[in-house]
Amino acid sequence: MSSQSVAQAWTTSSTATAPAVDGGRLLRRIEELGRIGRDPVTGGITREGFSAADREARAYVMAEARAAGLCVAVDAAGNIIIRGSAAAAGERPVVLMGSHLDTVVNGGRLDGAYGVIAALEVVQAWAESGGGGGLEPVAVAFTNEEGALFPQPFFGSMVLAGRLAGLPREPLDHQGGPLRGPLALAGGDLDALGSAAWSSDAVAAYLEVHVEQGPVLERAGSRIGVVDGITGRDVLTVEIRGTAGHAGTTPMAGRADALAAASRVVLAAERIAAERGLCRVATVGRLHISPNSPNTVAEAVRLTADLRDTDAARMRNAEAALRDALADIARQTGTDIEVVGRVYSDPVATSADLRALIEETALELGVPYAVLPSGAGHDALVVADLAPVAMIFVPSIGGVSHVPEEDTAPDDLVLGAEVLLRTALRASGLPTGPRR
Ligand code: HGY
Ligand code: MN
Ligand code: MN
Repeated sequence: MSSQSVAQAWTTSSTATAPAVDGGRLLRRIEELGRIGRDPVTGGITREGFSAADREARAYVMAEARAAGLCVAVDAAGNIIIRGSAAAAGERPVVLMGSHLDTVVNGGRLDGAYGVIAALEVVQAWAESGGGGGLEPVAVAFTNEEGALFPQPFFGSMVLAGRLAGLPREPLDHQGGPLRGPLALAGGDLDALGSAAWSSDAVAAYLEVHVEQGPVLERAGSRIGVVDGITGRDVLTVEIRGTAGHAGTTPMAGRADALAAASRVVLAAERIAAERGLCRVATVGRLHISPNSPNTVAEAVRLTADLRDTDAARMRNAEAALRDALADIARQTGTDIEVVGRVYSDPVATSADLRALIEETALELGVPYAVLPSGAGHDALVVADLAPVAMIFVPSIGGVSHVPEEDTAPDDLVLGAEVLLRTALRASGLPTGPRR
């Protein structure tokens, strides 16, 4: 079935009584958003947080929401907040739904973006059916979830959850550029972040629908994933300082080669997970060399080491082992190695009550589902500080993500949004419409 006919089927089969997802509108927005920041050669999407492409994607979503008659606001962290109406704001606790619009470099069109478009669809469908319910549906697009340019992943959700202590006073990008200006261009204000923090009694529940980014659902033949836990994440920014020199005249003995030292750090991180099993995965995905000259011994390297596990004690143990390795490598190579940044999020369990609502919804829709952990980090990890959270996964074709090939079947995208809507309606005490 084409995405249009699939979407059409969903729209016509809905009932007038309860709100229903407009599949055609959902798929159109995903398609249009997926053109922003797209590389014409690789097909990959690059919309680093607070970049011009990110701002273009934000403008698209805000324009779609305003054209739908919804109320759009931007907070001091640049988070986009979308409600049915401004008048209703604050009258009831909120069922918050959302994700992020920023991407990794040369990533996929669904990671984050799908969750924002689905949340927009739920708020719009709810408003079109007359609103109501014990909770107010609110959609959010969090800023800088990936940390692709400014290495503070989950920036927007950390501010909304009031976790300001974890943020540097003057956040800088990987090359030392200040966040202040780009944040202001996104409508934020670095000096007013406190004003964007929500109180825990304002949010009754946070729901995020997301592509699984792994192979589990596809292999199991499940169409919906009910996430029971979200991996913790420990991202260290490491600076390695050596001594630059002429590649041809500097003797090997006595060199303080920052890149040679960095290579040992990369392998030490890999060993911590792959050989020693101290945490589930460890990745050095970014490495910046200066002067990055083919015939100069590297003077300095800045890299990020990303450690993950669903057990907080294991993650702390893995970090301690990496720090020990950094000290050993500094001694062995005559370089100076310092951890200059750390963004840490404990693993979290999702809410059993919200998981039960998702499972009820999958049963009501008669679709196969599976319960599984998330190996990827998500804004829900941070919002869990504020409210009960739950995540709904849809299958990733081939289990790949953070690559141009990232994809999900159109009817699974529509189904995930329908499950998000019905779960939010259940949480709000509203009827969800007929079994399908
Ligand atoms: O890296 C992650 O797990 C997520 O995609 N930000
Ligand atoms: Mn991602
Ligand atoms: Mn994501």
